[in-house]
Amino acid sequence: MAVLDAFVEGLAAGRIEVVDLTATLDENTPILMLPEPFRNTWRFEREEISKYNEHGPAWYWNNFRTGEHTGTHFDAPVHWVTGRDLDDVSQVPPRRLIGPAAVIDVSAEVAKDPDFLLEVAQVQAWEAEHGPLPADGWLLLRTGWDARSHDQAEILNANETGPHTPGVSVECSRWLAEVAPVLGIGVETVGTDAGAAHSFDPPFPCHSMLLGAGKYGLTQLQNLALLPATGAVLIASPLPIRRGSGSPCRVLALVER
Ligand code: 23J
Ligand code: MN
Repeated sequence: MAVLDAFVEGLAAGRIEVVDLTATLDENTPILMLPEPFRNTWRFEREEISKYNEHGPAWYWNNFRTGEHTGTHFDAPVHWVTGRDLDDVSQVPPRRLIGPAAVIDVSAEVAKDPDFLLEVAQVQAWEAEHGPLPADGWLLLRTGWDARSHDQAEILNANETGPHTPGVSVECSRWLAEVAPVLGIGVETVGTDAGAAHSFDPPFPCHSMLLGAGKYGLTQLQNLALLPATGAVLIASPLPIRRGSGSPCRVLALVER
């Protein structure tokens, strides 16, 4: 059978399930909060244009404003200074917006330590069990943090020493950027870097190294628990904002049942 016919038949028969990995976007969608003196992104805000009323009797629509990095979103290489000469979000080849996903579940470790950092050895242990990371695919970091996505304070988990959220170690960031064949990393937190990554050497290693290597980030994903460790296909669809550093993004996973 032609491959797209088989695909459509699989969808119709329910053998391919579509799992939405996107957080709903509204005025309460949590955002990253950088400390002084840095500026922060806008929340999602909107203004009604008309709602079946004198401003438009048969139609409802809104204007909105938000940041490129608000809610579930895509980080393009140009977001970081290390990737300043690389692709902006409109230049990312569409072919690279669809690819296989590997899911590594570290939620047990994160439950014990919110500052948990993924290390190379743990990814290699995952590979020993599941096979090599997919070429031109995503590594998705399942932390359980999506349970906090409804609440700004819970998702940031900050105290007087700053935010405490899981992420990737410096060494593992370098390995994912330079050695692993992945397109990028997807996380459940508000940024691909750990909450404490401002204090790492270099700071924000995941952003710095992956984006500098022309790779991508996906943040504030949910429903990763519904995905198998291997075999899901991920579709990320950022808006092609010209010269944009990223974009709010619908992220879907196709899962064979
Ligand atoms: C700017 C500065 C630091 C970080 C970020 C943005 C993000 O996490 C982001 O959304 O790209 S850590
Ligand atoms: Mn971002």
